[in-house]
Amino acid sequence: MGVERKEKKGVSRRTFLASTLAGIAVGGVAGFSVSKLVSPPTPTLPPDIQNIIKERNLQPQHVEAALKTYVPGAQPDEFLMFSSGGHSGQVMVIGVPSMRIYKVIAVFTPEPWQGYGYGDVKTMELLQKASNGMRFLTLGDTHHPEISRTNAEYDGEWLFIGDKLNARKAAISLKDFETKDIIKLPNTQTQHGGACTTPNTEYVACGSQFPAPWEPGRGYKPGKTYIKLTEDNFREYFRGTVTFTRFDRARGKFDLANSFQIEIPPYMQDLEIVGWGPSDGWTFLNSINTELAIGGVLEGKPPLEIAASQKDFDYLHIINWKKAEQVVRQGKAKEINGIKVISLETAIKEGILFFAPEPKSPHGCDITPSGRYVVIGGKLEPLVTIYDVEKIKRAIADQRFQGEDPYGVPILRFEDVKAAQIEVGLGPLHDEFDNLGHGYVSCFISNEVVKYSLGPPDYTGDKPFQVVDRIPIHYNVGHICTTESNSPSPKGRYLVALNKWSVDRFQPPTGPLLPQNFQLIDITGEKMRILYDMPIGLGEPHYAKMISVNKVKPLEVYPVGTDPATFQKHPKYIEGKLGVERKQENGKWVSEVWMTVVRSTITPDIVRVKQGDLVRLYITNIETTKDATHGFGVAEYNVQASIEPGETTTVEFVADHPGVFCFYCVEFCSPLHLEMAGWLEVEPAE
Ligand code: CUK
Ligand code: CUA
Repeated sequence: MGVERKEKKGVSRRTFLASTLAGIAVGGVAGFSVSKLVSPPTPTLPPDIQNIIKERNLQPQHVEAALKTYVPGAQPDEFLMFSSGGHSGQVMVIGVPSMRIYKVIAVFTPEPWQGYGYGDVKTMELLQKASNGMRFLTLGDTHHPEISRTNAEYDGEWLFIGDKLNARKAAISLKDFETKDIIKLPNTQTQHGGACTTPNTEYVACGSQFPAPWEPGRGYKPGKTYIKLTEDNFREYFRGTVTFTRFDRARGKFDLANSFQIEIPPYMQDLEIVGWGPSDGWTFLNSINTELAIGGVLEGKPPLEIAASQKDFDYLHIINWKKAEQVVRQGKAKEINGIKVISLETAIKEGILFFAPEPKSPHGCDITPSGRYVVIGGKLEPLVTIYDVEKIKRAIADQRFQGEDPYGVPILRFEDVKAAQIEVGLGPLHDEFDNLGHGYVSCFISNEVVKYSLGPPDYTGDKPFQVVDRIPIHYNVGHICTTESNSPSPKGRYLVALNKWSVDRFQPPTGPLLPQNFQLIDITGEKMRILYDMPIGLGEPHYAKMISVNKVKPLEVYPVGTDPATFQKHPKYIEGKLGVERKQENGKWVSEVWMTVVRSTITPDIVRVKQGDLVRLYITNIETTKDATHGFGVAEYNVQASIEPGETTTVEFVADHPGVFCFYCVEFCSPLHLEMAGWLEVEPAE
């Protein structure tokens, strides 16, 4: 967009590029001509360009890809992609089509550049709160990002991400790209249903992955609940959950008091999606291990992967969340560990939970733009299975079931709810959609992305539910990501394949631990074309969400004197009192220090405290200039804050080591940045 918008009248840049490309395609690269193609007359490239192409040994498709992805400085990318950072615990912000990383947002792991987890009180509190009853965690495994929605469309205000390893969920403001809240899901050990919002972000929903030991009526408490692991106990006393966490946009906080949870059988629930349009009020999750295997290779049992892959069908979970909300209002849920829980029994009795067969050990659960179809990747079947939400609703209304699972959950008939099955490729995982009624599925085993047509109303052509194109991927593609997919209005244009292996794609290799590979694919034409290979040297990304850049409107600077954690006035700063105040709080000595930072002075630059004091710094950056960030690092104290223009940051640490320690600004901010320093004197205790 950026490139085209700036075109001059007359010979547009686009026309120039088009004729240039035509020249390459028809006339061939320098020294290599396809002489049979004579008409039309071919414009030739300037000799210096031809020389570059020749010297760098490029092919015409490389030149085309370069022209389609290059974004000059100061010009905008078309899309922003928010990618999970996998077990780095963070989120990456990437521009598309340039494929440049703009930022890594600290979420579940301390990150010094953002002053996240190194003394900055609000970030320490987040990590502390996120550990809620567990040991102090500095590790997360982020999988599925989600963007806040208004009328089911992404509105670019909030970003949510789940931590699979510890069943936590984070909310990130896209006003300042900072994490504002993290919660641990009650009664849940691990999660995988990602973070999916209801159409107006009333709730962020999330299913568990591995069931947790669960005491009847008392649920699961980390580090407390113990139930001996046996096959019988697993069936009887382990449970999964689906949690609808209320999100308070104004406060930027999750609100557990107004959230609810549904107890579900101990299958391994997998991906989840919340619907809109015809599927509004419903959420869908797939599952694996309906065999209820627990492994035990050294106890004479088959390994989990074998035992959990016996059945030809697992269960698509179909949940009426609006009915669940009503049932909670009617007082039929019981509070367990801080959240209202609808028991499995109640969920069945009240018509909240249903199953439909899905083949086989599936993965991926996505909804087409119309909201009409739910699409599941077969994983161990070469099929994409497409369910019709209208048929699901009708079958439920008519009470047409084939039977029940061992827990009494009614199972719909596959033939009653299926819209189509499409044979796509081997190991189909995740589906995404474009604006023209096509689905795209990642095939992990056959290393390809396969494009297919949907049915009406998404696709109204005469060849519904058919494969229309395929492209090889390098290699082992997990998720794919198209622009604003899993919403009513995808934008088409690009698809990014989030590949697990890169093998030989990046030369020279960087050791046995190789980067993952994001492949940017042009989906505008009839044939998909690879434009770019992007190494990801930071964790293993799973899913990503991509939205138009103009939907995100971040702040440039904080208004001076506000507290960015809440965007409230910071009352103590307004007093404008600089210096050290030593006082007692609950019998402990606290040295409070009111500080400002501005190019190139830290005031005060000498801070004297006594050994054992809790030092609390209120540091206000009084800059109003964009990008004039100052850092604050204290030598040998593991303290580091990042104070953005206008921001007041509170930093706390215990002055347990006596001595004189330098502190300085860690961002090279001005010619006198090296002089932007001072001293912390910690007077030894007698
Ligand atoms: S999962 Cu990773 S490739 Cu967590 Cu969405 Cu499928
Ligand atoms: Cu402020 Cu360097």
